[in-house]
Order: sequence, then C-alpha cells, then structure tokens
Amino acid sequence: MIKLHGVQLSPFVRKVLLTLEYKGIPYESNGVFPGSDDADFRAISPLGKVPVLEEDGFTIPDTSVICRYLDRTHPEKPIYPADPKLEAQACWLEEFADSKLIEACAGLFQQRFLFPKMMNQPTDEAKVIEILGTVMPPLLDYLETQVPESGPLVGDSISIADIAVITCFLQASYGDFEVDGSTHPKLRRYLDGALANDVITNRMAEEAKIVAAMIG
Ligand SMILES: N[C@@H](CCC(=O)N[C@@H](CS)C(=O)NCC(=O)O)C(=O)O
Repeated sequence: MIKLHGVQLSPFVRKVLLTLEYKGIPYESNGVFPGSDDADFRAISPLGKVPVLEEDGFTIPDTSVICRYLDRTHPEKPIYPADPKLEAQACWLEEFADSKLIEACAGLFQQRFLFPKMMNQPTDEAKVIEILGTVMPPLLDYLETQVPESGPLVGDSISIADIAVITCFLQASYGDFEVDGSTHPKLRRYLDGALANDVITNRMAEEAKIVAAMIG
C-alpha cells in the first residue's frame, strides 16, 4: 500500500492526495510536519520537505516527480496529456502553480490561518496587503488568459494543471481569499466548476475534520 508522508493541510501534500483520490488509488497517510528533523523522515526527504511517497520500500520526494510516477504506475485516468504540446502546457501551469501562485496562496494561509489560529502568532497585515495588492493580481490576470470558456485547463480532461492550480486556491481559501468574479470572470467560473467536483469536496470535508480536531 502506498504511504504518503506529510500533513494533509500542506498544499503540496494535498496536490498528491488529489491525484491519488482522482485516480482511486488506495493509500495511507503519515502526518509528518514540514521541516521535521525526525531522522527517519530526513532519510527519505533530504530537503526536509513534504510530501514523500513510499511504496514497497521505494521512496520518492517532490510532488512533480510523485505525480508523474503515479501516472506511470496507474495509467488509468491519465493526468499528463499524451499530446506533447498539451503535456508541455499542463506541466508549465503545474510549475506556475507550484512556484509563484503557491507562494501567494500559502502566504495568505500562513498569515490569516496558521499563525493566528494554530500558532497563537499575530497576522502580519503589511504582508497580507502586499500579497493581495501586489503579488496576487498579476498571477490572477495571467490565469484569466489561460482558462478556457469551459472545461478543464488543458485539453479535454482533468490534468496535473487543474490539480496544481486548484490546490493553491484551496490553500488561499483558509486565508479567506476568493477570486472576484467581477475582475476575473473566466477564472471564477472555472473555479466554481472545479470546486464542485466530488474529489475536491470530499478532500475538503476530510480537511475540515482535521482542522476541527486541531482547533475545535
Ligand atoms: N517542490 C516541492 C515543494 C514541497 C514543499 O515546499 N513543501 C513544504 C510544505 S507545503 C515544506 O515541506 N516546507 C518545509 C521546508 O521547506 O523546510 C514539491 O513539489 O514537493
């Protein structure tokens, strides 16, 4: 059985959980915290990052590597398009999400949820203003040019691009952030469709249980 190491509220852990759940692959979860200095964890995560996937003694870190591995080992419901151009487009949007978009979205999660609600630390309001006013808008503007009128981000079926982008906005939702449909109508419509998907609603229901157990 596959074991995924990493706390489920991490956006990168969620990215792999959504992949596992979309493909219907059974797994167990080990809620290790990012940066943990547990020796067993460090042995399988040289950079100290979560998640790490473990299967029959084989371990591999990094979501982009893990998701591609899962797509190779479980080819049904592929998330990397077969067409080279569509695959390149999906991988680019995955990279966009995993680098800049997650920085903004995780920043809101940290400042408005993790610090005040879980760590008893104050929100840095200047940081929030910077994210909302300066960092986020060009990212949303770019995505507005990328989302189609309907359907998934790339091609005809759900791909790693959707999984990576959606996990970012789920993270930002903990920081009370929602894309404004009056400024980014196509992106808003895309998100509304994606967020209604059973895989997403079931994952968020699981996360709600974890949050309730942690902060009541
Ligand atoms: N490129 C990595 C990024 C993973 C990552 O940054 N994970 C965060 C948690 S969301 C982490 O473990 N941070 C701890 C650290 O950097 O020490 C991936 O895609 O898996």
